[in-house]
Amino acid sequence: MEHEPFEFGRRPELAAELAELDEPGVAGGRVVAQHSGRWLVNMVGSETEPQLLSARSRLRQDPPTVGDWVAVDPEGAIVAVLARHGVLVRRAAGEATAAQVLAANVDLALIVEPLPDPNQRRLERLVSIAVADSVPAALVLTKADLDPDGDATAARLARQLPVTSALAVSAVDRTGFDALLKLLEPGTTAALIGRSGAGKSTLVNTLLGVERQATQPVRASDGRGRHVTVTREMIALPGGALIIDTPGLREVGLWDGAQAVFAEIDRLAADCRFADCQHESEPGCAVREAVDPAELAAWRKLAREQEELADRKAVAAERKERSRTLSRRIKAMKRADRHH
Ligand SMILES: Nc1nc2c(ncn2[C@@H]2O[C@H](COP(=O)(O)OP(=O)(O)OP(=O)(O)O)[C@@H](O)[C@H]2O)c(=O)[nH]1
Ligand SMILES: [Mg+2]
Ligand SMILES: [Zn+2]
Repeated sequence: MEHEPFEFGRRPELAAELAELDEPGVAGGRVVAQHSGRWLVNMVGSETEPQLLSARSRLRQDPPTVGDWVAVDPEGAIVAVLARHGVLVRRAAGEATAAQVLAANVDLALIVEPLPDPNQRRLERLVSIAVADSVPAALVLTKADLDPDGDATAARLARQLPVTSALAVSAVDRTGFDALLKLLEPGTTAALIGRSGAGKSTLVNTLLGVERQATQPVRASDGRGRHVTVTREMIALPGGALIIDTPGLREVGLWDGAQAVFAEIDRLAADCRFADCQHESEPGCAVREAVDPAELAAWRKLAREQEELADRKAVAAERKERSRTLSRRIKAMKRADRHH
């Protein structure tokens, strides 16, 4: 640890956190990848390569994820996941009412979208994933070599989204990488999110200076990516930052509020005549005139999605409570049996 103080990212209170667990002999580590029910963990204070470890069954409900700080017992099993600071969560793909934690302990979300035609609707969703847990988000528009107006587009989008910065980069001519490196201070954990083919893995390779991550051209027919990256993985950069490469998101289902992204609509809505104004055809609406109709439509779609999700969360919580009561009853019955 001494020679490379930021090899794992920042966790200044690690020793105290481990001591508080009341699990004798545990060591700290950080999850760098996940492979079918096992986790690749970089152990703090150990010279060894990352270890592929299993986790205690009680962690099944809320398993470790990439970026997690974990406690490992002397037998080499993960016994606890330490408190997460800054998670990227999305609704799991499909109909399930489940959250998928994409990455934990993220200091900076790099929202990746390619030039020349960055999709603002997708960006709103991607940025929402970050701001939902107050993770600072920076917009990274890739493939700037394909668009002479990349910087202007980045500046325009930065005014419309709650991002801390926005830049246009090119892996082909290395435009923008100096600015990107400034965001990646030593000890920072950054995570890339964006659609397949956006250039996330290419960005990692360019930062590393080696072709570590596999990349593939987008399909010529429709410009879509080929879902080349299939696992999430945390990679140490030469400058002392860590970067999490992720598979392209097919569906950006939101798990938590998108309100921050549409702060402007909320602010204007305070002047609508009706408190529950939907900004459709209500008289005295302060939003309809002031906001781009496409943006308003995006807001409406997200609001509806969030409502549906809230319903489904409520149903799922009820179902869980019912099954918990049932299993408590079964346990009590078994106990009673033993006593006879
Ligand atoms: N012209 C140009 N092409 C780029 C740039 N960055 C990436 N590409 C190309 O875009 C394609 C997709 O890049 P990847 O890095 O594989 O994209 P990804 O986001 O990792 O995709 P998934 O792993 O499928 O999610 C590749 O052919 C890259 O060479 C760039 O700056 N300029
Ligand atoms: Mg990739
Ligand atoms: Zn209104």
